[in-house]
Amino acid sequence: MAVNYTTQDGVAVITLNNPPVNGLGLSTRAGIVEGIERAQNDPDVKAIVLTGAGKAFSGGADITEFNTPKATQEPTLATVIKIVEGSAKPVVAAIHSVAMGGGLELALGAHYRIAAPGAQIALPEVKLGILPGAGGTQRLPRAIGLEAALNMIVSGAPVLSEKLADSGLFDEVVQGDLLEAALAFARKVGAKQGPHPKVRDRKIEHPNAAGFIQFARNSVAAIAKNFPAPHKCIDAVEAGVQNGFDKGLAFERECFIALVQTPESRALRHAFFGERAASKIPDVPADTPLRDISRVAVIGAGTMGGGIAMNFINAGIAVTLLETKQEALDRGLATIRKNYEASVKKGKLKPEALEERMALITPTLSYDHLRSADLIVEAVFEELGVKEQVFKRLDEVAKPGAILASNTSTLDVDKIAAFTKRPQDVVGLHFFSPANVMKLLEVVRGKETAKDVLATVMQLAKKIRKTAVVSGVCDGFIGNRMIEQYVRQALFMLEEGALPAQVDKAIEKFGFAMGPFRMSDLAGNDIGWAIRKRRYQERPDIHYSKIADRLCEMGRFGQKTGGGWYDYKTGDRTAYPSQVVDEMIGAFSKEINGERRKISDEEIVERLVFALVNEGAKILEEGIASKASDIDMVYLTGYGFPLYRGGPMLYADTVGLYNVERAIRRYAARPNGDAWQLAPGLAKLVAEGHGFNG
Ligand code: 3H9
Repeated sequence: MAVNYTTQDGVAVITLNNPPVNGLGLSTRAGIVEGIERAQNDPDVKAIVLTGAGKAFSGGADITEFNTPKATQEPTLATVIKIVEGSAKPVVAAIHSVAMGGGLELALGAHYRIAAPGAQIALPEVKLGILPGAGGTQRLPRAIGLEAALNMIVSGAPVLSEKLADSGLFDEVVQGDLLEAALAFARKVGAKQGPHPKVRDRKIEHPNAAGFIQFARNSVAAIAKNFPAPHKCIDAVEAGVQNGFDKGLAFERECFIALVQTPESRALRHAFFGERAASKIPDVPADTPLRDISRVAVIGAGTMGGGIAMNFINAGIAVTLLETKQEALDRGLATIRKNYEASVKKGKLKPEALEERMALITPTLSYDHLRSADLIVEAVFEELGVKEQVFKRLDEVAKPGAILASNTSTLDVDKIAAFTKRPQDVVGLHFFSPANVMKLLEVVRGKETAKDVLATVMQLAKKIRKTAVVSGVCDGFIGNRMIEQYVRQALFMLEEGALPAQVDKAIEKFGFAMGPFRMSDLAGNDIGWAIRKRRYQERPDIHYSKIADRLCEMGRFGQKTGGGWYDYKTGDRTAYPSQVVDEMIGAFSKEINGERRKISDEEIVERLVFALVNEGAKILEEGIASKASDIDMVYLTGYGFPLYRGGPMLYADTVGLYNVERAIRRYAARPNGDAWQLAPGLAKLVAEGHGFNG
């Protein structure tokens, strides 16, 4: 049963019971209506308490039902709320833990609301690319005032119930037993003569509503550039202010129906579920016992090691930081301190927290001090020989059961594991730079990595607020293996006729935070050069453009050398198109092709994005990623792929895999077409009429 019904001394208690968060799916909605009717028909019942079992009052509409027949099947949430509001017997919503979206809208339809402190109250629909669609844009401003309501609606951010105690939303915020308090309140109001108060009948009072609405519009302008929902939220609130409750409600409904079908909403919902799905590993059961991680050690206090250490410190986990030389250790500590000082300056960290965090670090030069660590993360030089020394040493000192992690971004985790006598305890933890900022964590599963090690690091990732995605062992793992194909295409296009600024502009217009050439100038062109040199040896069969080598031979390593694909001025990160580079590109094309052709922006975007998609399909086929949404999460959180497009694999589904396949075949028949080996898995999905996401 999604809803339970009991009576206690003249009060009916309707309890939502639809784990995990009492989502308001069809059966829950029907159950509420049934309960309200039963209560109306029972002469002994004088009042009704509406509450939620488990860890929420309600997390809102069941998002999995969106765009399915169940979403619009009666009783819809709007109907349920109308019935609750129309109940002749007073309905008291008893709210604990979470009242979000449709859950809060349902509570706003009740005649009275009682809350426990600490409950998260929100209308987070905007984060899913929609707007509150069951009266939230109309009732919340009537409950707590225009300004506070609009802030909540356009931000989607939760507010704690105690902070709303005097807002007009709650009749009481009570300590102690919530149900007991709600029952007592219900008995009191049940004894009163109706009609009972309805939020819809309240007035929205504001001295300058039009002015505030305009202010709200201006403040969402930046984020609303690529998302239609924030402006629609404001439009719906405005409609209620100007035309009254019923017209506002009808307009809100119209907007909801339109927004739920937009690609932006689909992308945001995909990301919502993708994030949660990423933490689940198909063959690692949810109840796998976890290893206790209370002390972490990080080897290497450079940029990466320092950033990694900060993640744990920020989560209150003590870190032993190991370096080989005192000087390097001091430098590393000073950088960490500087980062925290910057946060204090920006007001993001309380001054007293700085020393507390620094105190969690134990610096050391001795491996002996790693004996008590439950997890040791190595962030030393990226060379197998160096990793070998470190892991052999770790094998000697680490306590039994300690997790030994490598932050390698390119090396074979299985080989690293084989340096120890405990390969089951070894895992890759690939942090992205700057490690204390970037959300993504690729968890690299070696062939012997134990399931409880995986379960433990996935749990730990949540604690340090990372989006962890599991990758199998392969060159570059999920993210870098795909980006290599993207960069390959970018370089081929230079050879064929494009210039760096054109490629960057086209893909930035598509929504990437930074195009491949600006990115490479930032990261250092010498990094890719070193990788290519290795590849030329290891994989002479793969055809790479040599144009970037030419750039490196000119000493143009990027921002750090004052020039790369672009020119830079001292103290200015602006990328200025470079005449010498453009001339070099022109000359290079002539040398190898004899001519250059005009390349359209559309071709640039297709070749870059479909290169990701094609490699992503291979990664799926090989089982390196277990689901398409994992790949999307890697790209959304680690590579600046536009959120409103939902990641490369969802984008491919939106374009249609049939069209993607046709484009790939077309490019494969052109010069440099050998870089396009169509993924058999992609062709198979097209033949079956499926997408990556079903
Ligand atoms: C809405 O209400 C529209 C209306 O205005 C109009 C309608 C007409 N539906 O996050 P967790 C699942 S739109 C379906 O790990 P936590 C989630 O996928 C809705 N499923 O837990 C996960 O499943 P699994 C507006 C949902 O304790 C499990 O619950 N509401 C929903 O860290 C646990 O989730 C929102 O946007 C849902 N609504 O956080 C609220 N919510 O275990 C979105 C959760 O299989 N939800 N699930 O992976 C949240 O923000 C958090 O989940 C919440 C709990 C704070 C509730």
